[in-house]
Amino acid sequence: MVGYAFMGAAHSQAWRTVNRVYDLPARARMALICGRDAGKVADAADRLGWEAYTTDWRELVASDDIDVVDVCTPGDSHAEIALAALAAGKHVLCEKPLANTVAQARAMAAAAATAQAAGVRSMCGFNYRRVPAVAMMRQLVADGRLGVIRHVRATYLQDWIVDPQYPLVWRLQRDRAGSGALGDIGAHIIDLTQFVTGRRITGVSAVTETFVRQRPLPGGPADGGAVAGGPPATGAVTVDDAAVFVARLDGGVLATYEASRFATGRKNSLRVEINGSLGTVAFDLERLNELEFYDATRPAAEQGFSRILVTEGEHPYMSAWWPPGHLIGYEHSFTHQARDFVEAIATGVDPAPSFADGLQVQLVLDAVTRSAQLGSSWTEVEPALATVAA
Ligand code: SOE
Repeated sequence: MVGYAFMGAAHSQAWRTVNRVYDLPARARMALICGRDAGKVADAADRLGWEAYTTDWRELVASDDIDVVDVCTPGDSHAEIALAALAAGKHVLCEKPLANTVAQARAMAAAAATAQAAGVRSMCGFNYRRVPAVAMMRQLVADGRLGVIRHVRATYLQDWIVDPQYPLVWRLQRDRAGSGALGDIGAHIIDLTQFVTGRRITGVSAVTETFVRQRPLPGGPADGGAVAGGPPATGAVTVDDAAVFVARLDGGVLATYEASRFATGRKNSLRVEINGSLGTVAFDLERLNELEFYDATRPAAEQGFSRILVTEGEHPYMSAWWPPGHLIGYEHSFTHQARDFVEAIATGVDPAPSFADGLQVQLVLDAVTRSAQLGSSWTEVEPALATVAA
């Protein structure tokens, strides 16, 4: 694994538990973790359960003893690490968004397609696909229970940078993160809604905003931060704080999306609702064991939203966990992701979301950015598969 911060910890938890929960044809061994700071990565290895650590990711890629590379770094290093790992024949799991630019994502999708021919697997880490209620939502749509899909309504809201004194961390810098709320959390709802509906976003009209444009630099003087007693050193925020867009999905679906880090009080609120001719499903991450379902085919007198508790053994991923009614949480989506990746590698199938799916999301992010720059002008999104083949 490369990276040991928030996502590194979440993925480590998944690698630690996956073989204890699921009976899989292969075993994950947590061999080597990499980070640039020797002291911090040594501590992370110990805390998160890795056998060894290194400060050079090339060691992971070069090691004969390693089969899988898990990329949990900021977006500016995804392409370089993933491309090197695929070229070395390692299976690659890469965090979302796949890359910082369409060009990088295109190169990664092309390399993944080449590696695939040699049996090397790759997957982009859109973990919310693996929340059982979300997987169940997709099943309902695929089974035709919603009829013809007309609307998608998706929001992903956070509030961790509402305070203008919050420091200029890497997620607020375009060269490190690619974009702001759009790529960090908007990417999730773009992927999730395309996954659930099986439809692709074909065009967008967007607005984006950076509400606080200067922020204190993180750390003290040694990091370029404030000198004691002096005025705080600040730097420019170079990403969006919020992005709002309308979209069309193929098959005549109209959609709205909102991603913001300025939704005061909303800590990590992801909500999706899908309306079809025969019914509606709605998901709220703060109640992730549940799904709201309105079945318009029921007799009029019995109609109404029902709450499905997605904890039955019949529900996706749930049979390996606890008896019905015993709830799971955020971290389990990463365990499910690890399960699907290990199983795909061991049985020789291609896991989803692929790097081509990651490129598809990247093309939407890029279209949103361009639309916003052009005063919300309608912007088409090209299909990823055509561009990979091209
Ligand atoms: C931070 O905004 C973040 O951790 C995202 O990077 C994750 O992808 C999302 O799941 C939660 O919020």
